[in-house]
Amino acid sequence: MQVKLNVIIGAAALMMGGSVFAQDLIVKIGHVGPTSGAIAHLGKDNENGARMAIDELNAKGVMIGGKKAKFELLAEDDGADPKQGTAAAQKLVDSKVNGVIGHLNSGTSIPASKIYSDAGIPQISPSATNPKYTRQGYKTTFRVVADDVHLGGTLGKYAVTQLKGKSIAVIDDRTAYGQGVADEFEKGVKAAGGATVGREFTNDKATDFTAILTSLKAKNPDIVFFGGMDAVAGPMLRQMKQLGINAKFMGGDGICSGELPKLAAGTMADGQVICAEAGGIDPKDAAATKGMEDFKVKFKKKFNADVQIYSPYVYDSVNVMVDAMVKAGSSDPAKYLPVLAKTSGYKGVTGTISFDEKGDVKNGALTLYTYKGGSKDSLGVVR
Ligand code: ABU
Repeated sequence: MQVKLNVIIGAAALMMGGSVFAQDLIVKIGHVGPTSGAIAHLGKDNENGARMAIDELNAKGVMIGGKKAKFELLAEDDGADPKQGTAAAQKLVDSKVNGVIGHLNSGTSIPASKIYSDAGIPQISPSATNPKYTRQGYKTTFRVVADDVHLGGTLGKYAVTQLKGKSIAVIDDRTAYGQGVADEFEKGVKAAGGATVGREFTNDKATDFTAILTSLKAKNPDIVFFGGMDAVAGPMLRQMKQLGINAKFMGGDGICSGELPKLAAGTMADGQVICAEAGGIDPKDAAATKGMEDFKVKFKKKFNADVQIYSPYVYDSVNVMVDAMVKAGSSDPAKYLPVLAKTSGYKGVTGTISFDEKGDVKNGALTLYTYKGGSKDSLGVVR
């Protein structure tokens, strides 16, 4: 009788999933980013980071609570739009995902975080930098990058102390990220003894900046800081050149992509743009540097695309989440969440990941970059 029952269960499992066996554990990992719209290149970069981690985990064979885990990626597009972001979050919750990596933007990650928190589903953002994201009191909310207080403040100080900016103008795109990082930049400028000469704003879909740039040109800026993403920064740089504004151009991680020189259509002078990625590895750490280089090579081979900004952080986020499941012996969010919250000393390709009490990465790094010959050139890591 028992033998007959086992045969029936085995046959059913094979019929249901082909290579899925009755003892396999299906683990659904949600990923959300803008894979359509102006920053689709960044959303796809992030999604590919998740895909790479999941393919490797499945190839390696991971045991969770004595069962072989089979990871499935449920990838959603939020178009960088807050409403689409909450709809994507609800869809993932309804699909009973075990955890979520994302979203890419602060403007989508923050409203979505309530939905995941209400459902008890852990969420790790690899790139949302607005401080509010981890300051809402949710136990399910984590991020693996530094926040805009660190990012904007450091860039503000750099503008005054290193670039010797005397006439600093600020523009933002009125998103949760863009406005927030521009505010922190201004605070950093003032704390370093500098002053700003003007503040203008646009939006994250704008393509014509003639009015605000003309207004700022009258103030003769030596530095223009832009809080927003590369898809807007590129055309802004083109129009600065057309209007004869020869200022340095600064921005946060949102502009610090491999795509920026193409978006600026060859109008960026070498060393003109200074930006910062909200993470990075110590260049003196040879093993970490090699790990990141190996990641970039593997990524290029798999997707025929260069890393834009945050795919390595997505890759690490998936692996940190799965590491917590393995340690907890369960993919049940209620069981692995407390283990995830205690993550300490996890060695990823982006560095060592430990979470503080809010879910923020401890001792987050920043990497300052400029561009030379159309490529990103590191100016160093700061903590
Ligand atoms: N951190 C830059 C891009 C994502 C965001 O925070 O909106």
